[in-house]
Amino acid sequence: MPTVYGLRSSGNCYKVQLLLEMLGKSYRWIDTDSTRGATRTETYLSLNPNGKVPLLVLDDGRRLAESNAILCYLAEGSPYLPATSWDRARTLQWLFFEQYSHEPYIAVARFVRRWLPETHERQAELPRLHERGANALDVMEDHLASEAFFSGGVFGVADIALFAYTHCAADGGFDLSRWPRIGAWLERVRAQPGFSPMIA
Ligand SMILES: N[C@@H](CCC(=O)N[C@@H](CS)C(=O)NCC(=O)O)C(=O)O
Repeated sequence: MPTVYGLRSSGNCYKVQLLLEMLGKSYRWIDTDSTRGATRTETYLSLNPNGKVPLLVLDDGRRLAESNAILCYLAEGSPYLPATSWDRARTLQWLFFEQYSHEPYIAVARFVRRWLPETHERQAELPRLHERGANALDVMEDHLASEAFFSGGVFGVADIALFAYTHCAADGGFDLSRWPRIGAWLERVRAQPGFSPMIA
């Protein structure tokens, strides 16, 4: 049974929780509150020197960090990771997009608005985060004009990765009614068998 070190309110950790629930796999969850320094202790750094959650630990002691790498590992052989090289590469395209063009704006805006005091200097980042985050949502909206999902045309790991911070983008100050196809896609994700909501 794998062990996940994670923070329930983190979208990156929720990705792993959601996939494990959809796969119907048993797992141990160790609450690790990165907002209170739990990822910076000597013990945790010996598990993940990068000091971040989520972290997957297998029974034989092997450890895997980076949420989207964990998704790919856990989804291998399931319908959530395409088997053909083209559809798998298209899925990877969206996983990399999520980490470079989406999460750094949409998740960070959520962090600034929900976890930092209103007087914190990082509140000044919000206009730029909103501009870049809106660009990412435009790109997703455009894709959804011709395809129903992001993982090679069907539901899979790229949808899970993008769902994690898109569904709670309002926490960061994004008005999702601007992107109606994204709204419909969020509902299609929620309708997938085994879907479980983020515990925040
Ligand atoms: N690229 C990483 C990002 C992980 C990440 O940023 N985790 C945050 C919580 S959402 C964290 O552990 N932050 C603690 C820290 O940086 O000290 C992934 O996708 O797993």
